[in-house]
Amino acid sequence: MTDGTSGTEESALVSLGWSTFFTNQVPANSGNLEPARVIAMSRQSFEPQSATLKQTVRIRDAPRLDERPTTGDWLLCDRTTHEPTQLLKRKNVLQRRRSGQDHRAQTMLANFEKIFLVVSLNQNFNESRIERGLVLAAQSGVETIIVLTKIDQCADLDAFRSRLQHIPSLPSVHEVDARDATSCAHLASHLRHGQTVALLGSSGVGKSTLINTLIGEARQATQTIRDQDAKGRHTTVRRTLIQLPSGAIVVDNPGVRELGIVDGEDAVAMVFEDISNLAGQCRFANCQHDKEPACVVRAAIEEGNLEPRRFGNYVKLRLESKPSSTHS
Ligand SMILES: Nc1nc2c(ncn2[C@@H]2O[C@H](COP(=O)(O)OP(=O)(O)OP(=O)(O)O)[C@@H](O)[C@H]2O)c(=O)[nH]1
Ligand SMILES: [Mg+2]
Ligand SMILES: [Zn+2]
Repeated sequence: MTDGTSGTEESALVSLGWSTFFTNQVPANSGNLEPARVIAMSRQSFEPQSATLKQTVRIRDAPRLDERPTTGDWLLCDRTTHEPTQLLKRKNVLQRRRSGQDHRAQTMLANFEKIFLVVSLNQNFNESRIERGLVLAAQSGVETIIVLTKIDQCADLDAFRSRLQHIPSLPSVHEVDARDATSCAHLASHLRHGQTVALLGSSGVGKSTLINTLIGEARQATQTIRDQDAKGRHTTVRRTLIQLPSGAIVVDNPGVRELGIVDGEDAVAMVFEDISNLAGQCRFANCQHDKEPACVVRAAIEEGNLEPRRFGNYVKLRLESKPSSTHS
C-alpha cells in the first residue's frame, strides 16, 4: 500500500476490490499516489473511483498512461492533481473479437473473480451460446456459475434441464426469478465482500433485473423483451461496477450480440474436454472427424453418445478461436 494510506482508506479500497496482487505493484515511496478503480467507461472518458473521490477523466487528459484503461482496471493517481499516472497490471481480462469487419480483440473488463453466465428459460435459451460463454469464461480462468432466470415463466423446467444435460462438466447452475429477492438469496454464497462478479448474457435475460434485486432498489434500467422472439432491447449500454450491500461488486454488462472468441484454443479444448478426449483416440492424429476411417468422434455421434449440435459448435468455435483467425 502507498505510504500515505490510512486504515480507513485501505478498507474502502478493499470494498472496491483492492487486494495484495495490486498492493505488490505499488512502488516504494509513492505516498503522493492513491489507487483508484475504473468503475465505468465511455468512448472518450473513464471514471476512476478512489477511497474518497469519484472523477470523470477524458482519455486525452491521461497522457501518462501507457495503455487505454478498461472497466475494472486499477490506476495510481496523483493525490493532489488526481491525474492518473500508472495502470496496474491486470489479474485477468474478458476479451472478445469485435463483430463485422474489425476483428481486433476488445478488452471488455479487467480484474474479476467470478462470472455469472445469465441465461433465460424461454425461447432465447440456446446451448451453443452457453458453450460460447463457457469458453470465454474459461479464457479468463475464473469460476463460472450459470444463472437461469425467468423460472416463474417457465412451463417445462425439466425440458430445459435435460437440454443442459448434453453439456458435460457444466458449472454449478442456479434457477431464479430475477425479480424476487427470496428466489435469488441462494446466490449470496457467490457474492463475497470485495470480490468482483461479471454478469454476462444476451440482451433481455435479466442481468440488470438481477442486479436491482441484489441491491434492493431499481437502480439499473430494465426493459421488457419482444414478445415474438424473447429478444431484449439492448437496454444497458455502459459497463459499470456496482457495489452491493453484501460488499460484492457486480458488473452489469450490455448484452452484446456476438461474443467472438480470440485466441481461445485451450479454452475450447477445456470446455469440450469430452470431444478432445474422443479425438485423441481417432486413428489419425490430425483426424478432422469427417470421412477418415476409425474416427471415434463420428462413431460417438452415430451411437448417440455425442450430440451433433455440440460437435458442430465445437468445430465452429475451434476454428474461430485459432490465433489470428479471420472468422467472427
Ligand atoms: N418474469 C420474469 N421476468 C424477468 C426475470 N428477469 C428479468 N425479467 C424481465 O425481463 C426483461 C429484461 O430484463 P433486463 O434486466 O432489462 O435484461 P438485461 O439482461 O439487463 O438486458 P440488456 O441490458 O439489454 O442486456 C425485463 O422486463 C425484466 O422485468 C425473471 O426472472 N422473471
Ligand atoms: Mg441490462
Ligand atoms: Zn476423428
